[in-house]
Amino acid sequence: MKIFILGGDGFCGWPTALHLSDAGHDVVILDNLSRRQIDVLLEVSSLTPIAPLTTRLETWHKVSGKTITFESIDIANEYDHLRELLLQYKPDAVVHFAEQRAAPYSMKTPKTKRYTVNNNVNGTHNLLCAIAETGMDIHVVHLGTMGVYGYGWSGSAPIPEGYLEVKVDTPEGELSREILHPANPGSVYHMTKTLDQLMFAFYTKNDQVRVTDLHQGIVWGTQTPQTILDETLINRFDYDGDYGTVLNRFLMQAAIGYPLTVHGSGGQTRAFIHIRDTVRCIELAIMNPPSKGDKPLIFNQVTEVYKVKDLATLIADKTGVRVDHLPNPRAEADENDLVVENNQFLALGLNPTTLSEGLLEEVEHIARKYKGRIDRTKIPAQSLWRKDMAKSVAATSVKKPAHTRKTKTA
Ligand code: NAD
Ligand code: USQ
Repeated sequence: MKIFILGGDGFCGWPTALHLSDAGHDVVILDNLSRRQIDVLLEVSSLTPIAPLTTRLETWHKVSGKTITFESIDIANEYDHLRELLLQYKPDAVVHFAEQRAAPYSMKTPKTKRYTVNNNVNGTHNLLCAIAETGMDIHVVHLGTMGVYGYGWSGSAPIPEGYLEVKVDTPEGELSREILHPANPGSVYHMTKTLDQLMFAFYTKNDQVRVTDLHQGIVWGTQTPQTILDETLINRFDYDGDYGTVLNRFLMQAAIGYPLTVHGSGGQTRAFIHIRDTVRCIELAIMNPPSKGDKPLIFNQVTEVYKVKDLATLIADKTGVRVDHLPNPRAEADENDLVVENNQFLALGLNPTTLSEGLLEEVEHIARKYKGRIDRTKIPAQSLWRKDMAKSVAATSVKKPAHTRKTKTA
């Protein structure tokens, strides 16, 4: 198949491009390299030394004999260019990762809030509009988020895959309907993903665009079987307070003996998936498209659920690092239940990678190997959901009892 990867230079997009190329697909990356530019503006770098995109592509050609093409484009602002690229390459599927994806960055300033909305909403709309204008039959596979459902709304009831059955009272009797699960975003970033959902519902209904929306949990890990083949293929690893996600941050912190930064009580329950499963799920989604005229096909792309404090304890017990409970810089529930249905991917043959010792060690190994690149001043989460909230840097620490501490390996 010919496959466009929008955002193919990013954390999820790069390993997906390699995985699909390795599987024999003809891959074209579309990216404006804005993620690299945000690093420059935040004065932070990926923990892993990521090579320039053209070097990555040359190395991939050397090690695999396969070619991935790169087209430089801002999908949110270059509509005509996007439409021309669709007409030129005629892709069978477009995988859409090209959004500003950090919740803390999206809450940082009015400028980053507006950038996130303009970039994400326009990018998704441009893609759908261009597909409708060209009349091409292209399957859009979009990376959404578990955060569209919000946390705690349904208590301990399992979160269905996108749709909820509701009963509506009418004068003629009860009406049964299937609706999009109520949206309950917890950040401006998550809000853009709920808006994406409405655009998908409209364009599938009006223009019969085929759409699969993957409600993905927090991705952890770094390497896949392809990115590990050469150091210049290494995936990015965000550790800073804006872009670093919780589990990778904890593993990086453990590797340098930095107290684990648990926000509040750590009772927040979240869904997780390893990067190796992300790339497999995307391939499964591409190979199992909806039909023309179907409503968006929604999968919950998650494999495990953990409380933040349990992840911290797991890593502290393994490494002896201290756990700090910091004032939470986010407006979010201190404690929530989370039960998620993920039966569709399991039925398609996904064999979930679980949070095992071996995988944790692999990530810690990466963190130890590149620890000289860590700027400790970039670790604290500085973006506040509201101006009146206390910064999480003012720590109140919870020390582990001395007898449970192990010697640090870093
Ligand atoms: P990332 O920031 O590493 O990658 C996004 C890529 O898109 C970057 O290479 C960036 O340069 C590009 N991009 C952004 N805006 C663009 C534009 N207007 N035009 C062209 N290219 C543009 O993010 P990621 O972690 O790889 O996430 C990819 C997608 O998966 C996002 O949509 C995100 O919401 C979703 N997701 C990520 C996670 C996670 O834990 N990383 C979890 C759930 C969902
Ligand atoms: N947290 C800490 N300590 C930290 C970092 C985070 O306790 O050092 C807490 C946060 O307060 C939050 C939870 O961990 O309660 C998750 O935070 P995160 O930064 O790991 O994840 P989040 O902001 O939700 O965003 C990430 C990705 C985003 C994706 C989302 C999936 O950046 O692109 O959409 O995970 S989900 O959370 O399922 O919506």
